[in-house]
Amino acid sequence: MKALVIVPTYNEIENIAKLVQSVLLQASQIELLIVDDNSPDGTGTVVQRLQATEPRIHLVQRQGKLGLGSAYVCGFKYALEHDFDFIMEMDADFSHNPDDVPRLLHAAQKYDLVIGSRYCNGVNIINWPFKRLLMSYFASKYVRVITGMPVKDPTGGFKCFNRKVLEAINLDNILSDGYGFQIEMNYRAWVKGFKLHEIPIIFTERLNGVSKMSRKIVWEAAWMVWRLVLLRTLKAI
Ligand SMILES: Nc1nc2c(ncn2[C@@H]2O[C@H](COP(=O)(O)OP(=O)(O)O)[C@@H](O)[C@H]2O)c(=O)[nH]1
Ligand SMILES: [Mg+2]
Repeated sequence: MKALVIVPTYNEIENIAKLVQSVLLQASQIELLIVDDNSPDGTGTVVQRLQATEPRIHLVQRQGKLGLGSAYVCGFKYALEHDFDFIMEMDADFSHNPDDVPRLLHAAQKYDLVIGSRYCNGVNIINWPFKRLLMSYFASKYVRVITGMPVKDPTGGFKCFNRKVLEAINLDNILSDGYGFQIEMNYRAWVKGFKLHEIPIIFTERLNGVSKMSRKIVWEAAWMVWRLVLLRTLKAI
C-alpha cells in the first residue's frame, strides 16, 4: 500500500520542515508531495534541502500563486502517475494534526473518500474568531441544503481519497478554488456513487504564518454549489 500526503504551500517557511517531519514519522509507507507556488519566503528551498536526505519527500514547484484547487489537481495527477493507492489532502499550517493521518488512512481501507470533519460531534475548532466559526458552520448547512449531499463538513481540507475516485473524476473539469474546490471534489465523488465517510477531527487555527483565503474564495464557493447542482441536472457530471 502506497500513500501520498499532498500539501500545497504558499509562504509556509515557519511550518513546512516540522510538518514534513511529523507526517513522515506516522508510517513508513507514507510519502509526501509538496506543491509549492514559488513562495517568496523560500518554502520550496527548505523542501529541496529536506529532500537531500529523505527519498519520501516529493516537490512540485509551480511558476507562481495559481491557487489551492489547481495545486491539488496537479498533486492528484502526480499521485495517479506514480501509482499511489491512497491520496491525502492536508494543510501545511498544523490546523490538521499529523497524528490524525493514520486514522484517516485506516478509514480509507473501508470507504472511498474519508473526510476529516470539524462538525461530527458539535463543533471542534480551536482559536477561530466567533464570526469565522459561525460563517463556516452555516456555510456547511447551506451546502447541504442546496446539494443534498450528506456531509457535515463539506469545505474541510483534511481528507483521503482512494485512487479509484480520482481516476473516475475528470480532473481537467475541476475549475473551483479554495473552499469551492473541496465541495466540488466531494460532490463529484458522491454523484458517482462512491462511499463518503466523515471521521471527527479537531481543527486548530494556525500559530505561524497567515491565511491565504479571501472573501472572493468564499463567494466563489457560494455560487459553485448552484453550478454543481445545475450540471448534475443536465447530466453533465
Ligand atoms: N500551492 C498553493 N498553496 C496554497 C495556495 N493558497 C493556499 N495554499 C496553502 O493551502 C493551505 C490552506 O491555506 P490557508 O491559508 O491555511 O487556508 P485557511 O486554513 O482556510 O485559512 C496552506 O498550506 C496554504 O499554504 C495557493 O495559491 N497555492
Ligand atoms: Mg490554514
